[in-house]
Parts: sequence; C-alpha cells; structure tokens
Amino acid sequence: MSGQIISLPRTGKEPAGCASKGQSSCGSSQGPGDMPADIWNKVKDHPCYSEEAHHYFARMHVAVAPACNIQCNYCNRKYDCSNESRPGVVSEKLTPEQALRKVMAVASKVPQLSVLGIAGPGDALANPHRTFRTFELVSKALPHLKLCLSTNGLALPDHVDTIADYNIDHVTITISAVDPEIGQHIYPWIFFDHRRWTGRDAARILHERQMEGLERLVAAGILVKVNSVLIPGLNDQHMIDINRLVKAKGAFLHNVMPLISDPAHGTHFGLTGQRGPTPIELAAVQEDLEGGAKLMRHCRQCRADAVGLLGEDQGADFSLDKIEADPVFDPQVREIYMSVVAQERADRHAAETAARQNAQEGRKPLLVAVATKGGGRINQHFGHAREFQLLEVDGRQVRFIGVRRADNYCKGGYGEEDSLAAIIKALEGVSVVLVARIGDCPRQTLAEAGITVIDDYAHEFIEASALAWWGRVNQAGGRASA
Ligand code: CLF
Ligand code: SF4
Repeated sequence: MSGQIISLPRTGKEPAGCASKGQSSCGSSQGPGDMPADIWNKVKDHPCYSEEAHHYFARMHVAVAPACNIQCNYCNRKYDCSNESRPGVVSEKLTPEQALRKVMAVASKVPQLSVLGIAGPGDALANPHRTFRTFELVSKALPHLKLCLSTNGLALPDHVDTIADYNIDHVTITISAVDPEIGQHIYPWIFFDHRRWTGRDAARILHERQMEGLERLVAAGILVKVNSVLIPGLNDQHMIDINRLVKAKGAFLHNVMPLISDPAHGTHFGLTGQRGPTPIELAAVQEDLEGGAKLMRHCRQCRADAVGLLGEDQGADFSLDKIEADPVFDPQVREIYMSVVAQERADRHAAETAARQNAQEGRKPLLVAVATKGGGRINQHFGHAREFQLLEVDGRQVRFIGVRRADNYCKGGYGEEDSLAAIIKALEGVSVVLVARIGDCPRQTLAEAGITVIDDYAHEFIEASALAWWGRVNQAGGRASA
C-alpha cells in the first residue's frame, strides 16, 4: 500500500542510482488569466484538462462499465478500452459499492486525487446504471472530487440531462471520424435502437449521435474533450476535419491519440497489420492542427483502472484484497496538500516570470527533455525516468509539446545498455535533458549520441530552468551543450 503523501515530490535528494557513483500548446495549461473564471475553476485541478494541473493532481478510474454498444477495430473486449487506456486486462471489474470502497481507499492515501473517471473497460454510457450509481455513491461520500466520464458517444444524447444532474463537468467523446465513408473502416458495427447496424449506416448513426451529444453537452455548460485515435493511412488526412468540426461545435480540447496496435492484442487492426503512427507522424499531425481546437498533448493513454498522477499507475496497490474494509478519508490532509499546491503554483509562476525578464529575443527553438515525477520540478533521476516531458524553448516562450516514453535505464541497481539505446532513440531531436541526477557512464554515452544531460537545475522549476538553460546556451555562442 502506498504511504500517505502530503508534500510535493520535489525535495530531498534522489537516491544514488546505478552508475551514479560519480508555454504550452495545450490552451488549458495556463493560469486563470487565460480563460473565464468559471472555466478555470473547472479545469484547474483536473490533470487531463489542464497540462499545468497534471503536475499536481491525480485521477483514478474505476472499472465499473464492462459492456460496450459498438465495436472498434482497435479494440478487443478482453483488453481495456483503447479510447482511454493502453491494452492490458483490467485487474478487476467492480460493482458500484466496491468502486466506492476503492475510491475511499485511494482518497485516504493519495491527497493529490482530484478526479474520479469512468472509462471502461467497455463504454461508460453502455452501462448507465452502474456508472451513475457509482457517481451517486462517490459524490455523496467525497463531494470535492470532480466526476468525469468517457464514451464513444452512441448513447450520449440519452444521458445528457442525467450527466448534468450529477454535476459531471467533464465528458470525453472518442471521435475518430466525422465522415461515414472513413468511419465504416473503423467501426464494423454498432448496436442501436434494438438492432445491429453495420457498414456506412453504422458509422453515420454513430457520427450523428456523437454530434448531437457534443452539442447538447456544450449547451449544458459541460466541458467536452474529444479523443481521436490516429490511424495512419485511414484518418490522418481526415484529422483536420475532425478538429475543425469539433471546435465549431464547442469542444474544449482535442486529444489525438496514437493507435496502439499489436497482433498479440487480438484486435482487427492488430491482426491485419494496421500500424500505429510514429512519434514524428503524430507530431506532424498535431502541427497541422494548430489554430483549430486546442490540443491536449500530455495524455498517457491510461488504463481503465489507472490510479495516480498521469504517467504513473498505483492501481496495483489498491486492489480490493489490499484495501481496508472501511477506509477513512481525512479532509484536513487534503486541505494541507491544497495549500502546498497553491504556494507551489505561485512560486513556479514567479520563477518563470523572473526567467522571462532575463530572456533574449527568440531565436531558433530548441527541444528540452525533462525528467520529473510531478510537482512541476526537475526531480527525477535519469535512470528512473520512464518518460520525458518535452518542451520547445525559444528564449522567450516555453511550449509543452508532449511526452516521450522509454523503459527506464536503471534496473535493480545496474544500467541496461538496451534501455539506453531505446532512450537515445526516444530522445531524437532533443538538445538537452534536464534531470535531478545522472551517472557518468550514461551521461557519456548520451553525449556521444549528441545529447547533453545536465543536473544543474535539480529540484528547480521546469519552465524557469528551461529558459535559464536556453539563455546560458545562447550566451555561450549558440551551442546547445552548455
Ligand atoms: Fe479519466 Fe479521461 Fe477523465 Fe482523464 S483519463 S476519463 S479525461 S480522468 Fe486523461 Fe488518461 Fe488521456 Fe484519458 S490521460 S487517457 S485523457
Ligand atoms: Fe472497445 Fe471502447 Fe470501442 Fe467499445 S468504445 S469497442 S470498449 S474501444
């Protein structure tokens, strides 16, 4: 079981690892000055709707919704919903009562928890009684939690009023096509109005229901995020149509997720060799979408039973057999955490503002990768990082542009050469990696690959450090190796 966490994961030195002897494009990532106060209040503690909030706040999913009313070619029912999760069976399906117990257990140990989401393993609204009963129980016990659900949209128009009644402020609709000609190659069938539909008709009905649901949610003042699964050769050229249409209909964010496809998952796409996009292809599509609906770039495609900060999963610590029969939530612990976060946010903002005052005129942007385990600080050892946050820095602006993943280098006290090769590949195009600490050996290997790793900004704020590094490099004559 995880221990109770009150401080941010930022202070205290990292344990020495192996070989260690020796702003944002997501429009929701900024502060209250960038959006109306009522919208800021809805997103400021939601790790998916605000890139900034994802440094401080956690979400959890409860797997209470096993059934689905459509078939996606990237999904196998044995696996998590690919809308919102990476493949891998959910460890346990829950009743609403079990879900409440699990949420209480997590809330009592993880004060960062701010959102309860229902995202499968099927479709939240194909299981409306289980979904809404869960929300009812949790909202009574823990009214401070934000409620969030994810759906393919087919049943959505039937439930908009209930969603509003339950104060569910955030709904994600997965929309991977807005043209039935394309949609029919993604969705082989849907079950609607007591019968099964296939082909173009299925895709048309799904599209109409998604649009109706989106419009009605927006009219009800509910924030809508649209997830689109990017399928090379099928909807990559179409993504701009999706982006522009959902923007016109009032979607708050658009999250383009790379298709995860593997024959081992038993999906139609996996078995027929449909590949997912490379990181470069994903970035190119995202670049094309600039100027349309705001993009979410910090999604981790989490499991339908994920628990914790985005990018980490404490789910295994909270299986039913590990949690107490009657967990108790202490609101005071949460209040202390919230005051720590408020101070951190203010300090981080001040540090970035100060760094900007020393900034030079923008020149060629450089890519900076950061090892962080939350709190908005550079606070992770290189060898422990399973992902790196990617920033584009031009001396005046720091733009969050995504996350690159690779297996961590340090395993059981030793460095893995294979992992290092994969990390170097994942860091393609990066000028510098900012870490809390790194050993001489991996630092040297990365340097030989043209990637500088520095720990000079250990435990400092990310954006201010990236600006400071950029200034240092440019004062040193434009070298990216200061
Ligand atoms: Fe869950 Fe989705 Fe709500 Fe977030 S996840 S239901 S909006 S609380 Fe977030 Fe996970 Fe990406 Fe989803 S990182 S897969 S976007
Ligand atoms: Fe699978 Fe989700 Fe698609 Fe249903 S909506 S088929 S659970 S990916």
